[in-house]
Amino acid sequence: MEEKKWSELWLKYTEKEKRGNDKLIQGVYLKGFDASDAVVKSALEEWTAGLKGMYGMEPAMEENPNAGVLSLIRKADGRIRKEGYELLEQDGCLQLLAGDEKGLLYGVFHLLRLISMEKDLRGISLLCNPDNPLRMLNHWDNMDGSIERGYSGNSFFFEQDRVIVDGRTRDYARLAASVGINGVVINNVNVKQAATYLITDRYFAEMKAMAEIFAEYGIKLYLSLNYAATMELGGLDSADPLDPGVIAWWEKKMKEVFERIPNLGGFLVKADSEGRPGPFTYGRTQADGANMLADIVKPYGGIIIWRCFVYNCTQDWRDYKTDRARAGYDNFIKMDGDYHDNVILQIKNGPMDFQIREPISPLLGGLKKTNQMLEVQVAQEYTGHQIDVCYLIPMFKEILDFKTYCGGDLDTVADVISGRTMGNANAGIAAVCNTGNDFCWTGSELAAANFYGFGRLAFRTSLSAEEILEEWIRMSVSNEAEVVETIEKIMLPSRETYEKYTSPLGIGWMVTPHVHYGCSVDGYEYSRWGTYHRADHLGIGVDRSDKGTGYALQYYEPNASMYNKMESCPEELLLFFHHVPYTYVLKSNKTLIQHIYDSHFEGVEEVEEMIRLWESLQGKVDTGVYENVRRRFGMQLSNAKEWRDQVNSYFYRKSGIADERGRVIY
Ligand code: GCW
Repeated sequence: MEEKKWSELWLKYTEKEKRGNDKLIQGVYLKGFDASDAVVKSALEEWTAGLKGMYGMEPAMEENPNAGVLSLIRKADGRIRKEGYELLEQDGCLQLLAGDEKGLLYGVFHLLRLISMEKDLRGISLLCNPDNPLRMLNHWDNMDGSIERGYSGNSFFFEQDRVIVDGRTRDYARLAASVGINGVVINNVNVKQAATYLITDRYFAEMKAMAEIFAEYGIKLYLSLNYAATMELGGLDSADPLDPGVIAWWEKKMKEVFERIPNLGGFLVKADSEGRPGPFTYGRTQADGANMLADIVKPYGGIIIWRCFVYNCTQDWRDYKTDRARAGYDNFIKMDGDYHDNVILQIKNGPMDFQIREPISPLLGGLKKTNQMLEVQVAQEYTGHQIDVCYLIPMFKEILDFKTYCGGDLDTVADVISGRTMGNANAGIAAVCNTGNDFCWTGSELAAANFYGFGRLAFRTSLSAEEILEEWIRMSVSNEAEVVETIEKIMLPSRETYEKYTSPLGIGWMVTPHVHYGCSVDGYEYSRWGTYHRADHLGIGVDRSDKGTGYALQYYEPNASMYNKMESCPEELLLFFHHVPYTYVLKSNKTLIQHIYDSHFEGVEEVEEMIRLWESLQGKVDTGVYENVRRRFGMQLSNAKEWRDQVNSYFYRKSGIADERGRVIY
């Protein structure tokens, strides 16, 4: 067999300690499922491959659910829901009870995970229903093979305007399904060039082939749509959502598309954003645009996921009332309730753009009558480009746990996006994915933990960042306690470390414009109207209180008052909400300026410690993995030092206040 040019990541299936588990799984018994169903087949194939690799066993199909045989049984009741499953072992009988085919597949992956982690299957009793109906990955892959904000090589979906469907497509689907992903958007939300033609005859055959592979793993294919396709493909002179000619064109187009691409879930749309066309051009609302498309795809069971990343990037913000952070809410809140059933608004976790620390978007839960989905970014655009280690799951947990106070007991972001708050089914969570065609899929071997962790968290929001990390390490790197603990020590605090040596207390940016890696204190791409952070010789920060842009008031109480006042604003977000004097004393008893100095020195020291920890693993982890990470640590350390020196010297020069500890500030 040809050797694969890509890693198996957490599906390695190398030899494992059996711990008596082998006695429970000598054969397989199937009840209530059709063995020829595509998803069931995938589940059985995966089980077979996993056991062969990990235990050297080849279990046969059995006629009876005897002891020593794994029973796979369909059981949908109130407890085990769609896509859910239960694992039970008693008296030598191991059962996987599943609500449907997908539940069966997820249950099998769960068993394989336990086996891979060398856990004991005896006495197991676990019920797992997915928390979020939609668990999606969004790829920002372009048809030429480049990836917007990609740090892991080129696309494995596209190359020079061709669609790639090969062994890697299947392995991608296996990896995604193994963590519970059930929807994938393969092309960039910025639909340029050839991608507009994905909904034409030019690519239907490949789209169909890809959709079929995905379907075998319970994943629906989605595409990003060019809102102006009526003009760019259809030759019309308008994209006005209320124009009968435009509607007629889309009706014909969607009929063709859904006929030609089975298992197509629908579309993701970025309109009226960063130069993309949209309904605003025609004096229409976002709801007009989304509903027009949604009505047309409805007969085919399609959904329209409409992004809320709508803001005017050319706005003049010398006027203190103008604030990009306000834009999402201002643009979407008015039409709450106007969106049709099969529209979902996809909202970035923060009001700005995936910074290392941002408050939660007030639209999440702010909208009370509209389907909504959370968008997070696993691709490390502003969080280290998959060079710097940044385990993002603790941040995603924080976002999900945020209490919006939108009413009732079920008011966290997790409640809202899971559909629990409003009782809606079109809801969920999406991540901008961090994969590419390099060997380890994610640039840094360690960045795969974010891909893995996102899926696990989307499926079961209650899992902790620690549990998820441990699973990932044991499955991907090693079951050795020392290795597990050392990597945990490196990764669990890595988000705080990154935050320490980059932008302080929620201010964000300060990155090289457009590139978004490396320090540039004044470097915000839309900053022709002055610096983003508004630092002067007395202080720094953006006043978003009622005396400033008023952004803080977009939250429900008591969050609004909490953010509005400097004293009650959580300190990690202080500079996001307030313009604060350098001499302001923080809870730590340090002045703001001293905090800036200290945290930047600490950040670098923490990276040095991470490197020491990693070097202690030489010879204990795979050489390729070791070298991949070690190389990146070298770059991370230079990056951290560069940030420390630039930020500290910038604020030293601005404020004229020296470091209390007399350290050298360049
Ligand atoms: O801030 C921006 C990114 C863009 C991205 C955009 C978005 C796909 O820098 O690269 O475009 O966010 O989310 O649409």
